[in-house]
Amino acid sequence: MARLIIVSNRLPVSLHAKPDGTYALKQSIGGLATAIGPYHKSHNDCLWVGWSSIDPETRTKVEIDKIRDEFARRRCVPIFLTQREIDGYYAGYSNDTLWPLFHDFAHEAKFDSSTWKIYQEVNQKFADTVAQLVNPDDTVWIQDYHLLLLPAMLRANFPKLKIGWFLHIPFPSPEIFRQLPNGKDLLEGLMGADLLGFHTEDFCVNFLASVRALIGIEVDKDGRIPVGNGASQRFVTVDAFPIGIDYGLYRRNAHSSLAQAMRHGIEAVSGKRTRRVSTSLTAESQAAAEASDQEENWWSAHTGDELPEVELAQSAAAKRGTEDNKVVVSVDRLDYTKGLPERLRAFDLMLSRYPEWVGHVTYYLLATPTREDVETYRKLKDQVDQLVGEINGKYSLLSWEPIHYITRSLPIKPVCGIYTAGDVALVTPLRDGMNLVAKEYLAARDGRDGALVLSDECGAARELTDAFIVNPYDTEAVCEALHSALEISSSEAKRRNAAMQARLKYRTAGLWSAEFLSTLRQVSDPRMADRRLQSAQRDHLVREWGQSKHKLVLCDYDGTLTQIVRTPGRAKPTHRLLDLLREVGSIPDVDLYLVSGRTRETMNEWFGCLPIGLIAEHGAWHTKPIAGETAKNADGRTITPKRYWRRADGLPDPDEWRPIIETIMNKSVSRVPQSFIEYKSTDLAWHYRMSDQKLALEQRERLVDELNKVCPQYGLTVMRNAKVIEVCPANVSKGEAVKPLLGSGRYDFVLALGDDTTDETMFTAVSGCAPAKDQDDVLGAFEADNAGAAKVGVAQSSATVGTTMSESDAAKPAKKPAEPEVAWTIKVGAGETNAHSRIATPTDTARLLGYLVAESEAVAAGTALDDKPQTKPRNKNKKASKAKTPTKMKASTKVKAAAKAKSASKATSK
Ligand code: GDG
Repeated sequence: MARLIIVSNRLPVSLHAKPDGTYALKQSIGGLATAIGPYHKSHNDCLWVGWSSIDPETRTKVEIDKIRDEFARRRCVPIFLTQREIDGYYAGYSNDTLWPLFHDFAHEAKFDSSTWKIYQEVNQKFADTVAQLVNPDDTVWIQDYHLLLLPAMLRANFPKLKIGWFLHIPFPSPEIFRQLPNGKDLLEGLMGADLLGFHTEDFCVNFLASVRALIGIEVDKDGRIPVGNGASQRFVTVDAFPIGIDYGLYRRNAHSSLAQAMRHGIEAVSGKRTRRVSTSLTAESQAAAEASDQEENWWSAHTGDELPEVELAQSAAAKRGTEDNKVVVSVDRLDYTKGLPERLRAFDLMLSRYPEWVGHVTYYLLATPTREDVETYRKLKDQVDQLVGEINGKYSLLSWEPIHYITRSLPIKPVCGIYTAGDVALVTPLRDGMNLVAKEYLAARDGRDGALVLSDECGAARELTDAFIVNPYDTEAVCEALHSALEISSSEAKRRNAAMQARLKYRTAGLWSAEFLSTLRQVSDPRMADRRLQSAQRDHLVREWGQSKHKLVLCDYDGTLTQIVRTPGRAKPTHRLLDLLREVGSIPDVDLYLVSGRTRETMNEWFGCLPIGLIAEHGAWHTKPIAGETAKNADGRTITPKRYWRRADGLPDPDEWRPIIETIMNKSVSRVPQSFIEYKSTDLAWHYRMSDQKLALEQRERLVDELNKVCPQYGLTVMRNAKVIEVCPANVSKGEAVKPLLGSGRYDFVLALGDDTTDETMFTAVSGCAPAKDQDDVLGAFEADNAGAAKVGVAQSSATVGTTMSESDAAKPAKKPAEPEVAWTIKVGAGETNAHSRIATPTDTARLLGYLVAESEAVAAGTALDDKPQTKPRNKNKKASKAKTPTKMKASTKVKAAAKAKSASKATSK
């Protein structure tokens, strides 16, 4: 069986020696372990290869064997590195050369040919370890900048292996990247992979520009780099996969009693809970004032006005009550890329520019030590220590100090306690691939207020566009944003957060790994690699969805929402799928239609109770969306509301043609064991999915030939679908069936999804329902909209959805549509298609629908997804960015209220 082998610098668990001489493994905390850890844990066929962090030179062979066994029990394969290898590969080339350079700190980067040599050797050591355990049909997923050469090293020995690689840090611009003496070797190392993933489109663009500059290869319209020539040509796909967090984990931990206790403690110390601080502030202010008036006191040499103590204490005491006291928090590894000194200067400026905050805002600064043996990091720690000392010395009062500085690692619950206590989170890295802290803060404050001040230099700023986005180098801007964040009203903060939280809740770490692995499978299959729905296109689709007023979703069932199974009756929808369809159908401005070849009886039985429309037997029957009531009767059984089915007009009389076609098909049934006929009211279908495929395919050609001779005279047509040949009225097709909907003029957004040839008519109808926009215009708009997608040559067609024009309308000059009018057609699986994009499996369909549900929730909660962060003009910021139009109603309330109204209107329109 094909397995997944994850390869990263470190393993997700670390080993601890116990006093009795045995070993225990502890789960590591951190982005990678939480993102891929659950997949690794829940899949028995998944292995993880990485550095054990154990020096083999300090252990006996017996000990090493014991350690290997211990790791093996957790499906981990340890790699042992000597001190020389650690110095050269890890501390040297990875952390002294690549880390600074990739974070735009070229001046910190060291170029040393000896560390480069060891980096190559250690990459080879990883390759040798993987080679010993990999099977040719396995999938290998390599992580990060430590292993840039590994893909090509593996590819050399395993031409068919599926290899993916993901970069957790930024990819620099080509101007910076080309400073690396071995840049070309690194890029060629990556060219061994099938899929290269980055956090954002910008990093993809940078990477592709470097490939163009250093290797001279261009990317094609599907985001693929061709490598090699002739028969040995392969493609390397490049795309963005923004990593998420385990949202539920942070939300749960934030509610733990330990986190709550931490929160209460922080609030007490910050004077939010008791009057202790407030009382002492008043006393201190009075004491300072009195002291300045007294003779013989050294203070008496000054007037009260000159004494900073008096001013500080008085202004601190002047602010009424403790309810206005605020807590600012931040959680970082003590790394120079995280921008701690710059942030502290901004905090200092805020206290001096807005002294009313003195005594009333407390900054909890958790700076976890990292790479302490490296000189640059030691210097950074000294600098941060000094700045914290200076600020505390400058502003502290006897009962209050501005910064609580913690320089050790804390368990996750206290970290969540800090998040929950923080009225404002200051997340201002100078450069960061994603930054998980910003997302964790929002998860910990799920459903609550709290303001996020976020650097525009991190990947998270592309998604968290309702944060106060700042240039982290701009001290003034950070100061002003912090001040505005402290002043923001609770309702406004909640509104901003709700939209971001709705998206984060869906775009989790689990979704990230599922999305990457499914893309890797798709791009490794040459039948499905063209027209792939790239992440920029998907984001574009999601944005259009969020911005449109009335949406129509046309979705096939078998092969599109569920896998094709051997027995059609077994393709019954799961509860999970039904819940998803119910969710989509319940969105107030969405009409979802399942468009299937199934009988209306089956459609009724399986989907009748959902708030969606149904089109059965390829369009011969249809029923409108109804109110989705799932009331139970006295026996506890779900009551399915009555549906009104309508038959398409002008269909040939089945009594005339059915006996003839049945006779022809019966011959195939007798020749191909386990094939059978399905009887539908307007249609006959010969199924052969359970039969011997070779025999069935031969018979299929004979059957089609014979049917083609007879069908036209009865007004019938023959369709080849997934393992089925169907005969149905020639004037019936999914395309014809959806035309009235497309022509209704009601929808400004249409999405059609399907997997087989019957769905092609639907794609044609959707794409061709209106002449609309010029393809170039659309592409141009898209390019302007999303530079990343443009660079990888994305083409997404769009068409106006059928507005029926009256004669008088036709006489008028054409008006520019007021709303975006967009049509998306997506093929699921392999095969020729007219659809604009392709996804691989029904799981991808479900994931895409999930994105849409989350976006509708986000829009209802606040603002529509915007791909441009609200970056303020640099050096000019006097006021931090404000959010867009506020929405008064709570997200969930609004969605629910509107869904209720929708149900009511559907119910009455029946
Ligand atoms: C790299 C990229 C990208 C920190 N201190 C403690 C603690 N943490 C946790 C945080 C968060 C994680 O460490 C830090 O994640 P970041 O994303 O902020 O940064 P990096 O470590 O640099 O990670 C980054 C990431 O990879 C994933 O792709 O986002 O851009 O540089 O989870 O909570 N956790 C605990 N105690 C601490 O003291 N428990």
